[in-house]
Amino acid sequence: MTSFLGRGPRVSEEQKKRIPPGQYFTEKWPVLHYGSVPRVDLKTWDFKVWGEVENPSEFSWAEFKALPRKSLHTDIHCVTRWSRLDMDFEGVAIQTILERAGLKQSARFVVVHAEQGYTANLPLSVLDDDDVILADMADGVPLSPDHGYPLRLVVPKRYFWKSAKWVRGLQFVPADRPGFWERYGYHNDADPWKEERFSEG
Ligand SMILES: Nc1nc2c(c(=O)[nH]1)N[C@H]1C(S)=C(S)[C@@H](COP(=O)(O)O)O[C@H]1N2
Ligand SMILES: [Mo]
Repeated sequence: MTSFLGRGPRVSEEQKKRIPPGQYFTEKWPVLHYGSVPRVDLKTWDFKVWGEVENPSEFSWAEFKALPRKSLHTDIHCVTRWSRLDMDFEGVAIQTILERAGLKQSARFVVVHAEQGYTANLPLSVLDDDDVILADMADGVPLSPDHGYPLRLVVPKRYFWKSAKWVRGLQFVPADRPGFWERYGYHNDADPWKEERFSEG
């Protein structure tokens, strides 16, 4: 008889420590979103930064691609309980955008805007972390349409619904505003290590 041992995904002891409570390891990258996959034309695509900033701006795709690049090796955790470890993203560090925007003192939260009206909210203190990037590549290839082509946010320290796919802009605001899933009862803070999955009441 062949043993089934060793047939499942192999997770090292070191990797196990990186899987938050209540999550399981997945080798494949699941696709998850509300609605349909938007068709995006790079000729008309833009990325807007507005709200509590000194320099509201709009990047064309060419302008965005000309920004300094950053690579990120990280793990991602979806609230539906899958975690994918050791992913490689590439794109633009959020700090590059924040520096150019020139945040006002009043900018305390961000509303992340994506195609079809999807939004996600984050405090500025969570957005402005050294592992937050606007990614146009994952695991060495451009994002597929399913995973957010041409651009998505990646916020590894929060459940993955905060990582908007098909992202089109950042709006800086003085007070917090719940995003799409947050309005449907998902936890506002979404820290996987604290299992902040759903909000109470
Ligand atoms: N625009 C948009 N971004 C989104 C979503 C969505 O419905 N629309 N779903 C979120 C959720 S719940 C998850 S788990 C991740 C899934 O990303 P993936 O399909 O690349 O794994 O995208 C997030 N970003
Ligand atoms: Mo998710």
